[in-house]
Order: sequence, then C-alpha cells, then structure tokens
Amino acid sequence: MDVSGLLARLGLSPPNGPLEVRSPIHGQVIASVPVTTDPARAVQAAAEAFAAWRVVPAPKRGELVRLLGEELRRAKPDLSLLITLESGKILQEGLGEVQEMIDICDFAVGLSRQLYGLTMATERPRHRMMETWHPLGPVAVITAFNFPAAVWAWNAALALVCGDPVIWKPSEKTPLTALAVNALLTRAAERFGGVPNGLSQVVIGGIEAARTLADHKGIPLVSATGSTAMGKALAPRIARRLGRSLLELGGNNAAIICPSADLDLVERAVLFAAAGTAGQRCTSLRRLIVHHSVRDRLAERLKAAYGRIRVGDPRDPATLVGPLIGAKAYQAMRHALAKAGAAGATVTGGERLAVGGWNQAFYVRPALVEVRRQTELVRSETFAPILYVMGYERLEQAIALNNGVPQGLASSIFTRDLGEAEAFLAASGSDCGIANVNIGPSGAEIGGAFGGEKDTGGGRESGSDAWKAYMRRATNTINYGRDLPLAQGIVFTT
Ligand code: UN1
Repeated sequence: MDVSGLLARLGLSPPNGPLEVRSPIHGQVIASVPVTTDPARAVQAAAEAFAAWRVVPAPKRGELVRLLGEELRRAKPDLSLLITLESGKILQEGLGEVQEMIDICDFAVGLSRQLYGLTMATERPRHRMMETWHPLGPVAVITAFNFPAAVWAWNAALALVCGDPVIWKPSEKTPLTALAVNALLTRAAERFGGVPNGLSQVVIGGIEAARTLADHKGIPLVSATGSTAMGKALAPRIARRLGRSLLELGGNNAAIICPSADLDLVERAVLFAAAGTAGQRCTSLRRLIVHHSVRDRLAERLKAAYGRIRVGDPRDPATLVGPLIGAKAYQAMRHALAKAGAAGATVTGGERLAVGGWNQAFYVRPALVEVRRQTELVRSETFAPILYVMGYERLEQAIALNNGVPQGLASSIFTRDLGEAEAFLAASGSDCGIANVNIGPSGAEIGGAFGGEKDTGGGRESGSDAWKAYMRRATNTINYGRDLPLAQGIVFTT
C-alpha cells in the first residue's frame, strides 16, 4: 500500500521519523512520522499567533474557515481514502467524516458574524450594561483514532472564528490524517494571506505530550475526546491550574424498543448504530432495551441481519464493517464476550474473520449478546461491535436501565406512542446529552451541541452555542451620566 502519492495530492511531502503508522486494514506499516520533541515550543508559537489573530475581525477570520471548507471539498475523495487507510472505517464513513468537516466549516463561517452578546437592563440611570465575547487564547485539541479528522474540525473551525490558535494532538494511530488536514489548512492560509505562524499546529506524541498540554498555563482551554480513563487522567491536571476543559469521553449508548416500534426501521437503525464503524464510535449503540412483547421477534431478525453483514476490506464498496483498530481492541472484545458467555449470556457472532490473508489485522463479526440483567460488564464500555440485548416490562424500568450506567452520551427510543417519546425526552427521562426518537444514538449532525453527562465528561462541541466555550465573556457597565449611583442603592459619601 503506497500512500506517498495520496499524501502528495493532499499537499504533504512524505514524512519521516520514529513513529510507525500501521493500517488496520492489513496491520502493516504504511508510513513513519516525526514525533514532536518539545510541545511547549508550540504553545509559545501559539501565544504569538494569538496576539495577531485576536485583532483580526471575526468575519475575516471566518473567511479563513470558508477557504478551509473549499480545500476540504476539493480534497474530499483523497482525504476520506486516507482516513479509511489509517482508521479502517469504510469508504462511505470516510466520506461522511469529511462531509462533517465541511458542514462545521459552513456553520463556523455563519457564526463568525453571529458571536452575539446580550445587552442587559441596568438598575442605574444613564448606564448601559452589555456583554462582549472575546477570543480566549490557544486551544489544545486532543483527538482519538476513530474520528481522526472531524473531531478536530468541530473544535478548530469554531476556535479559529472565535480568534483562538489551535494545537492539535491527534491519536498516535492516526497522525497522517492530522498532518494532511493541517496541510489543507496551510493551503487555505496561503490563499488568505497574512495568517500568523503558529495559528494551527500539530503535536505528535503520546500521553507525555498530552500531559504537557494539560499542564501548560498558556493553554486556557483543553478539548479532549477519547476514553473516560484518558479524561480522568487529564482533567485534574487542567483543573490544578484552573484551566478549562471540554471533555467528550466514553459512551454506553442504549436504544429502547417499545411495543409499537416499527421493526423495519429498528433493524436498519440498529445495524448502522451498533455494527457501523465496527462499533468504534463514541456514539455506537451498545445496549438494546426491548419490550418483552417484541424481544424474541427482534432478536431473530437481528441475528439474521447480523449474519448478512459484509465484513471485510473497508476499501471495497460492498463492505459494511471494516477492521478493528488493532490487537488490543480485539482482545478487549474477546475478553468481554468470554465473560458474558461465562455468566450465562447467549452470544451470537463475535468470531474473528480471516480477510485477505492479513493475520496482523483484526476483522470480527459483530456480536449480539442476550443478557438477563444489566451486569457490571454491560455497564462498562467495550470499544468494539458488541450489542447487549435485554428485556423490559414497563417504560420506567427501561428508562432506569438506559440511565443505569456510568456514561451519559447518547440514547434513543423507538416508539409510535407520543407519550412514551415525550417521557423519554423529559427531565425524568434519558439523562444523556443526546436523546433521539426513532433514530439510533449515533451519526449526529453538526448543528446540535455534541457531548454528554457523567463519565462522558460534560463538554459540548460542535453546533448550537458550543462556541461560547472557546471565548471569554466580558461584562461591561458604561456610565454615560455625570453621577455615580452605586448598585444595590449603596450610599458611600464622605
Ligand atoms: C466520536 O465517535 O467521537 O454522532 C464522534 C456521531 C458522529 C461523531 C462521533 N457524528 O456518531
């Protein structure tokens, strides 16, 4: 597999360095990249860029992001193929990931003219009170292998229009995608002209690099996407220096299937949400909570459908499920399935499949696991295509199961009953950051705020008013009179 031609088309000369990049498609090395020796230097460069970028008017900053959107449109086929090579996701999902980047660029361009603050009624005569949103400073963006480009884009497109430089630490498994995306941004910056050096940087490294960024006073915001363990390791470091963190961590996402649910719709939604991306989305469907009256019927349908899923080379357009990212992910899956089996669950699928004679690659048939109870195993996230199926009798019980896990990212209900749907969306319903009706928990659009509660970390990225995390708010009180009335009517005269 020769990636140099692909990288060249994306504006990247062949990288060279000590970090080997393996494609999960066959498990072989496809490139090697340099490692950043001194991440703190990047913070210095970002501080200098910040001084210049924060005074560029926001709609002009939006122009840079508009140009990035153009570069992404042009590079879409090449960039999505690189994402497929490096992360193992199928071509359709690689294209979808790049589209998600384009969409957030469009959103951010509009936003660059809408960084609105409020004006507030003041209690004092001849006064005016308002708030202004100012750029915050350098933002560190730490991303995972499974969305090697889009998660950066949700953060970077907003950060750039908000006036903040971006330092990106991608997963060590997907540095090529990061370098290629940064090259596209460099192209956009050249067309824009006058972009300060250090506005967008890539730091390649492991946990040490992440720690340096988390500890650094020069980074007011660290946005980190990945496992709950990673978030719990970084958050106290950021908190110790009173930095802000935006965390988007693990999910253990459920769907409740009610008696009135349209099972054709459910079957399609479950396949995409549970088996798609080989179960390696933070929003992947991991738990199916099915009313007893439809449980057996649905389980039979899903078993048949799972048997038909095409697992294979993600470059083949007929493939629906590509490989797992690597050996560790496979071992975690085996471990979970063995544990479930030992506890009496019925496991269908989950076996390793030989594809292309590549014995360093890990292809698996997605697994359905019928369980009687929501055990500790079911309550923990295994980043692999395992769907636990359990039953319920009353809706309150189903909602309690939905909420009865440490994570709080995405959730959904399938019903034709308006009362059930509303109960699920209400304050006493799903406790997740994402709650859907008649669609699965994964595959969110960029227009909404993305993230969740509890062990998911509480952060919100992407649409709605998530931009506010990337700015600082100043409250301004202006006295245009000649007196000095004090708030709360305080009298203070000599
Ligand atoms: C992730 O897996 O970290 O909602 C992000 C979704 C995608 C993003 C997933 N838009 O499934």
